[in-house]
Amino acid sequence: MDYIRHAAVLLMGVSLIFIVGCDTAGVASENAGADSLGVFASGTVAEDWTRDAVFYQIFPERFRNGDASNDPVRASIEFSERAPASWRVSPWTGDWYARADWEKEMGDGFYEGVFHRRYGGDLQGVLDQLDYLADLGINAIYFNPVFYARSLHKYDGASFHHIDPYFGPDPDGDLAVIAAEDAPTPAQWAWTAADRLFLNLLEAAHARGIRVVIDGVFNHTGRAFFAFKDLREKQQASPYKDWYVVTRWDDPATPEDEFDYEGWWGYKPLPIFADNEDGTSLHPGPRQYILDATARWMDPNGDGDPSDGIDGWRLDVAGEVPLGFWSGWNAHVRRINPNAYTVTEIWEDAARFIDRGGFSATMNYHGFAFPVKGFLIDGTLPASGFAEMLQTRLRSYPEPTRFRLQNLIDSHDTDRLASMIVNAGVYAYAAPEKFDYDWGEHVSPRHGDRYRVRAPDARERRIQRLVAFFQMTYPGAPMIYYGTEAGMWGADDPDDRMPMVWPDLAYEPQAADPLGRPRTPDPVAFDSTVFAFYQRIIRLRHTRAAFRHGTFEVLTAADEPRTLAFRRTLGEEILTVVINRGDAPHRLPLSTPADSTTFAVVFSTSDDETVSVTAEDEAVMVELPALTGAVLRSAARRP
Ligand SMILES: [Ca+2]
Ligand SMILES: [Ca+2]
Ligand SMILES: [Ca+2]
Ligand SMILES: [Ca+2]
Repeated sequence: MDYIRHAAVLLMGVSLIFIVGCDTAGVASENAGADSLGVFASGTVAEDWTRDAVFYQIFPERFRNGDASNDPVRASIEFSERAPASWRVSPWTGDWYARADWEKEMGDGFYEGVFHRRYGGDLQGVLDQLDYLADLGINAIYFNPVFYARSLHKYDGASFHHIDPYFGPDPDGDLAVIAAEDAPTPAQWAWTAADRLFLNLLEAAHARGIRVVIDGVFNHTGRAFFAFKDLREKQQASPYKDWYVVTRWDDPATPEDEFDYEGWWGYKPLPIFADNEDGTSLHPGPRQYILDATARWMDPNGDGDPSDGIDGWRLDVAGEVPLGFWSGWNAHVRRINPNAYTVTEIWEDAARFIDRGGFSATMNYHGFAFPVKGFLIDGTLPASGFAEMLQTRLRSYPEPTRFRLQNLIDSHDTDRLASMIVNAGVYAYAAPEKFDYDWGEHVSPRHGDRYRVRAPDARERRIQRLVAFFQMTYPGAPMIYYGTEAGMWGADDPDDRMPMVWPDLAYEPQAADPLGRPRTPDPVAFDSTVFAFYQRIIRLRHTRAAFRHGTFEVLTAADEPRTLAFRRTLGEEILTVVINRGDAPHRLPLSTPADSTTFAVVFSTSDDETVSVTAEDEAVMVELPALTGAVLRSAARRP
């Protein structure tokens, strides 16, 4: 009901141009103009669930500790030999940059101990909070890796066919089961307690209408991966001797270990899989293993009905695996579940991965997050440049793909949205073509001593609203990174992986600074105002089909003052979105020379200031407060 509050003006008889015809043939009408994009092709393209999805990204170790009895132990963690005997699971509600005694034993710097921290997040925690997610309005989860691995992020898989034992109820029991298994043979794969809990989670999520997409890391593994362990031990006698890129075997005649291999970007803890002989796919060994593991999670009981399985995959570093592998893998996926969603982690234009690799979509850093940072967050990209960049990058994808792109701002790989806003303008751009998005030394105090770790202020929260507003009104499936809706802020990895801030927990203030700089303590608590706004904006997307399925048309993009107007049209539903990125109120004219319509403000990002619309001859004039966005709803008058 919140939007009714802002429906201050309802004008009858305002004339309005009807810019894009939305016909069922999927073709823009002749007067659509050069900027017309994304014509809805109902009837020509298979319907899928993604265009109606609002995703939520969960980093499992940091979302919710639902079971203290399964928390990681020191021996379980990667590089456990470096952690002092006094190592403990870290307190969920502690001051992030404050250091435990065991961390201080590891070195002087914050970043020397933090990667050894564990907070005990697990699948029970997610199960316990499905109602929270449903209440927020999300209907799809993307999980960072859930498979067995020793790191906190789990991109170093020890298995792709078992869930991490410490995410389930019986770590010791699961580890014993896994150790007894003949790993490459699917017929012998057991279902551990963690595996079964994950299947329960799928069932509980599906019962709430929430789909689940998981992370597939098929480029590399960890050194604890069963094949790599065997290879390392048995060398050329191992049945897995060709699975990895071995550059040197151990010479048994010498005491030293000469064994060497290629790691991901030279990083030895992540050995990469070998390609096949002609480089068109992965080596047949890992390829078959991945296909088997894929089927296990997509149709767990193997009865041909995928409803008990996951709904899709997010593919880590997809550009580093041969495209031929992906086209075969995607065909395999669709044979199991034709409605499965597969989304690449590609930070540049990903059109060829979709065209030739068979993916559904990409994480839309390039076509969404970069331009949003330039215009809405930094305020350095002019509105006209923003409109141009959006449209050019949207056009590079075929029409059905445009509605499936995963539109995100922040993730486990970037600083958080609120912190991006807090740090706008702190540094001159080093990579202006991407507005320094995820640009190492400018997105973390780990590398740049001017990076601000403080909480956002009121003006910065208004900008956050504009970003979320744009995300929910633009073509493509929005994705919220866990905690952004709860008001969380944080720098790039590892500070974007702080424990989730929950309303039922009391947190210490953030008082420590990672570089020892003076700091005014920031209270840490679930921000119910931010949350309520995200609820409202997600509801807007769910209730206005034109935002999910409609055409996209830029109406005006003014560089001074910074305003943007665009339109989403679906049949008779015409939604005009207006955004004032400027710091002063602005009267935004919208020319409306054609058909008469009704015209009403149905949503505003401002809680307390009124957005109003008045008719002026051949135009309407929208009064927009500073840093505010609004939705105007109109309907074509029936002839
Ligand atoms: Ca736990
Ligand atoms: Ca040797
Ligand atoms: Ca099944
Ligand atoms: Ca990063």
